[in-house]
Amino acid sequence: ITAIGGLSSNNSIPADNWEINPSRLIIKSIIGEGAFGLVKKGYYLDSNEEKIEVAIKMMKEHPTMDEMKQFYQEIDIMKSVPKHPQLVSLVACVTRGSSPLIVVEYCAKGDLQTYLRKAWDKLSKIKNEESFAQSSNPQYVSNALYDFSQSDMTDIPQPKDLISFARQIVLGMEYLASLKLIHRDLAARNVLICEDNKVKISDFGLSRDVYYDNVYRKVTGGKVPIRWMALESMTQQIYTTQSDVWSFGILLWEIVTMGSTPYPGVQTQELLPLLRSGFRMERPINCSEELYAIMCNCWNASPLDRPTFAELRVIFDTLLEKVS
Ligand code: ACK
Repeated sequence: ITAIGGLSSNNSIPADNWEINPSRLIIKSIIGEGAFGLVKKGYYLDSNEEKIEVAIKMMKEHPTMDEMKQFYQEIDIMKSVPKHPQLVSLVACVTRGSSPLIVVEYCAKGDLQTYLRKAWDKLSKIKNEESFAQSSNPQYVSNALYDFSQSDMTDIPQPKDLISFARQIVLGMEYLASLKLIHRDLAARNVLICEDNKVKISDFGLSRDVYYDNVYRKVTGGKVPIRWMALESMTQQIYTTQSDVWSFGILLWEIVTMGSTPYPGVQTQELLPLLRSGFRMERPINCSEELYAIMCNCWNASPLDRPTFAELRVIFDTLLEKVS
């Protein structure tokens, strides 16, 4: 990562092709809240005066120095990553003036976690209507593989869609890994879905360059996504592409369970001793042995024994061919 300027004086960031005048933006409604503040929907007027649909990430009021630094770091990382279909791409940024903005491409269906949960709710209703027995614990039951061919399935992903989501995430992660970037917060909440069901990895806010030994050690505190973290990240603050693979295994579990929270019934503070003793999440109902084996491999205590993203790509290509 290049040195980040603009912490006390924004003018120390050199203007480049990404920098735009905020008057080129039409800012509309709030679509969510990100790590550093609100995310709003809007339009960017490009040089041809064409309106491009965008998401605009803003900084919350009264940010701390660390938050400012991270916000500028996110801009820097996004600038440095060449466009890829499975990564949310930067459209423009505003770093001059008092309110910095990150302008990214708009993904109409929002984040994968919310999307899956909504689909689960809709499916539960359909299940009721079709007088299927309702699950007593929807947080914990996967319904991903039911066949409801008689119902209106708009925006309810089918098994092949779910496998396709997973495969696309693998493609994006393989690319990030090839750039020696570690995401460090790979989770369904950080994956966005577009109108055409293409998925894109977002929130590079926590991503880091891999230093010489391919390992990043987190030194400062901050909110950490415990339930998505690899064992070595919890115990030694070690983050590598292979710890991203662990998180991918958890993300796969989120997909299969239609957006459940990992380790249901387990308190955060109980998690580390449980994982150390070899405990892993059990196979969700309706999850194939094949998919479950992939998850479990991603949760191998030894990072080198986990599959690489390149290997996962081959696995998911085959899986997708089977379900299509
Ligand atoms: O489910 P959502 O609407 O999708 O809620 C989250 C929220 O902002 C916090 O991340 C939404 N969001 C973030 N980036 C984008 C984007 N590029 N396109 C559409 N929605 C986005 C996300």
